[in-house]
Amino acid sequence: MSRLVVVSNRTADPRNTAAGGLAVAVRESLQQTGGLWFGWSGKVAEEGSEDRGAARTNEPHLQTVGNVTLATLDLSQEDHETYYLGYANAVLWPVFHYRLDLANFDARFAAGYRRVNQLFARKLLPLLRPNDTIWVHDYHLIPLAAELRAMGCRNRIGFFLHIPMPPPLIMAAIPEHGWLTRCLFAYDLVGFQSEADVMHFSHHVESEAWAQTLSRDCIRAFDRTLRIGAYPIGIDVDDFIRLAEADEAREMFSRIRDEYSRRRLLLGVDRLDYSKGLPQRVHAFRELLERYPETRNLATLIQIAAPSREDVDAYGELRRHMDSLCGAINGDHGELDWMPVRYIHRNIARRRLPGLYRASHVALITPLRDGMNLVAKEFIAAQDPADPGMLVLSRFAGAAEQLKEALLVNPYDTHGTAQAIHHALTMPLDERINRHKALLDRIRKFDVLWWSSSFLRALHEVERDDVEVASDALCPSYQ
Ligand code: GDG
Repeated sequence: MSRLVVVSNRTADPRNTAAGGLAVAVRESLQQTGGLWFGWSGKVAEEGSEDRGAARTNEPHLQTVGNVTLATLDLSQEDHETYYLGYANAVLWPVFHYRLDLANFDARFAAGYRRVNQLFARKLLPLLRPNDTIWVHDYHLIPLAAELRAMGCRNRIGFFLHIPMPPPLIMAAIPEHGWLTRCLFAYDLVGFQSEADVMHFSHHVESEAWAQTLSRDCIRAFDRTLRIGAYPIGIDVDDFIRLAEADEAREMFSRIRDEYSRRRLLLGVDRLDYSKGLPQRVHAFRELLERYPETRNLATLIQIAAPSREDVDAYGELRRHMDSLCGAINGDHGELDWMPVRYIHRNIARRRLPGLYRASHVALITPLRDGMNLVAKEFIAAQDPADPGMLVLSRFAGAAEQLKEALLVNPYDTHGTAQAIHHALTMPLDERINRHKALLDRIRKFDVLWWSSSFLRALHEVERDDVEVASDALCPSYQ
């Protein structure tokens, strides 16, 4: 049996619980099989990530945790700024979430991105065994397979994009889009969150690289045949239900239900990120209070916004904007005994989240664009099937392709979203039960194990032509 090697920007101690969808999902799938998890340590070293003499060689730190070996590298200040803050989070993240207005196409960023991908490839290569299956995750590492191939690596390599694939003309705004696309063809399988993402990718390579679509899941360009497909990521439903039944979640549930016994609770849980539609959500909540006076003194929005990427400029602005919007709504509508919005800019312990989900009558998951959104699935898993809360979900989250029984909204439409929140708050019990049952069945069927096993099965089934794998047509160079 081949060993699984996972590569992602950050790794996480599999025993710890982290905020962030990728870390949770990868940890859960890697724990099933064991293997190696390679990535950035999260540390920025003074002396840099490039090798500069034996004394300062930046070799991976190795640590064994249960059946998983973690191998992590430090980054230099320059690499952190250009690769991580720059290309990954000020080019790829905004553009892939359709925010060209927030992108900063500084040429230094692209160079840093390529340099760190080369570094990862160089440091990973000696740790690989011939039979290993390599699974690379997310937008930080698009060129990794091309770099590995250029160094002679012939292993099976799959790539999964956790964030949305933008439509062709948005992708085309990235000056290096041709290079990025070519790099993706160095993988054996590229997986996306949704059918919409697969369609965007196919259209992009058809129009930009004269690719030939051979079948629904096979596309040919750059003398390579690439397998593609939608593998919507899921959660470990039973594990989450267990977490919901544990002491800490129960205690959280009772505390919140007691504290808000006279209220109807609306809940948002997100990283503080401009893709999550937080200001638009607060506007929709304000509209609810203004259009439906019976909700005043009754509906309370708890918004958890876990701190995220605080050293990227756009995030500081969002933080200030949210502070002022929440302050204004509480000032304008609050009463001595009722605060409309509880805005918490802090991380909440994962063990307590299910209690909070279960105590809420409605979840507001209204990103402007999202690869999938695992909070939507966690909310469903945490509900009491006999009296479940209702999910209001953005049609622009990847999860909307699967979760049709939620109330789907356009988060840009303030009035429509307020109406949907009102509908959720007033929905009869039998309808809530029926919708919840359908949603729970679906997230159980397509859980995190289904996600990783179906992706890895497809990766193992790819028919490979060794001559093509060795082809140096893929050797990365810009454009
Ligand atoms: C990316 C894509 C895709 C949130 N706040 C706290 C906390 N969380 C946990 C949630 C959930 C995870 O973080 C967030 O996952 P999401 O899927 O919502 O979002 P991203 O972090 O943006 O993840 C996304 C995902 O990758 C997986 O492919 O779904 O579309 O953007 O598990 O529970 N956890 C803790 N405290 C918090 O305050 N402990």
